[in-house]
Amino acid sequence: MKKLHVALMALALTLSISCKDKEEEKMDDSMEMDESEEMMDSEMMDSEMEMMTIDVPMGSKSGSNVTGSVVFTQMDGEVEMKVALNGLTPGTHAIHLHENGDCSSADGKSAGGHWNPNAKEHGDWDGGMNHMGDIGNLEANEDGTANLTFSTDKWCMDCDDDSRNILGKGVIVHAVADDFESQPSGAAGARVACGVIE
Ligand SMILES: [Cu+2]
Repeated sequence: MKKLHVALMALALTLSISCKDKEEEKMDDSMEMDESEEMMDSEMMDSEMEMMTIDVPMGSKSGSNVTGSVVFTQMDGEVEMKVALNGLTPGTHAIHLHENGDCSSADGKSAGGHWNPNAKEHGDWDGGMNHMGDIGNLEANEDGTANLTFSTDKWCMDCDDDSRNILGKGVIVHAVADDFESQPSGAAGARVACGVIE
C-alpha cells in the first residue's frame, strides 16, 4: 500500500511538471504573437507615411515683393520643410502653418489663424507648448533672401490623422518676428507671403 502511495505521488509530481511546461510554452507563444503584432503595426505606420514631395509656390501678400517656394518632403517617418524666399525686408520673419489652404485675400487673412488641432497655446516649437503650425522665425539677409530647413516627426502628409496631416494647410510668412509669447499668433504682423500645401 505504501509503495502504491509513493508511485501515485511520483505520478502526480510528473503530471504537475509536464503541465507547468505546457503553460510556459503557451506563454512563450503568446509573447511571440504580441511581437509580430507590434511589427505589423509599425509596418502599417511606415506604409501610411509614404515618400512624398510637395512644392508650394509662395505668392506676395499685403503689397510685398516676397516670392519663393517651400518644399515639403515626407521620408523616414519625418516631414522636412525647405524654405527659399526672396524679396523680404532684411531681418527676422515669422513662418507658420495656418489652418486654411486659402491664399485668395490680398492680406493673406483668408488662410485663417494658426493651424492648432490640439488647442494649445502659441509658443516656441522647442518649448513643448505650441501649435502644430508654430514653426518659428527665419532670417533674411541684406539682399532679402532667406533659407530655412525644418524637420519634424509630428507632421505627416496625406495620412489619416487630422492632428498631424499638413495637406490643405496654408504657409504664411510674416512682416516681423514671432515673439513666441503674444497670444494667439506671436505678434508677427502683416502676412507678406502665402502658399497652399496641395
Ligand atoms: Cu502666422
